[in-house]
Amino acid sequence: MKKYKRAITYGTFDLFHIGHLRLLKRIADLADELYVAVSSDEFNAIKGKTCVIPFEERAEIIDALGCVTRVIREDNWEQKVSDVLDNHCDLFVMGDDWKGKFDFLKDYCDVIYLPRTPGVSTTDIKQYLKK
Ligand code: C2G
Repeated sequence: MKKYKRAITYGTFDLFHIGHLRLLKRIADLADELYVAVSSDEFNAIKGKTCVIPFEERAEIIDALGCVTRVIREDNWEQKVSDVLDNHCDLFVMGDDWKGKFDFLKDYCDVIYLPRTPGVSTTDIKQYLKK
């Protein structure tokens, strides 16, 4: 038994890299189950992000990870409260670039921001590939 029963986290996970993996593994160490909401291509357009990898493939990669229990779709900014309640999550985790942004969820579950993995980002990978 871990401290939490079911954690949830959100992300685009484009060009999946070690920073994404380390975050998911650290969350999985805190909870018996880990649900991951992967941003749809349409939502990424709202976030102002253009993805290299389409949603279906990004979701399939995340779903294949041993530390991930279930993948759900993230279509908007407003779904987090209902996702936490509908999926009976007792923990919400994001990397600390989001620190404080989702504290409203503290009314429904614990909220933790974990340090990002330094030195890697999808943006850096895209820049490197452009060279
Ligand atoms: N991350 C990390 N270390 C990195 C890069 C990313 O820990 N070097 C974490 C981010 O902090 C985030 C997760 O990996 O918690 C996914 O990052 P992105 O795919 O960039 O997701 P983002 O665009 O931040 O989407 O509603 C919330 C949004 O969907 C979050």
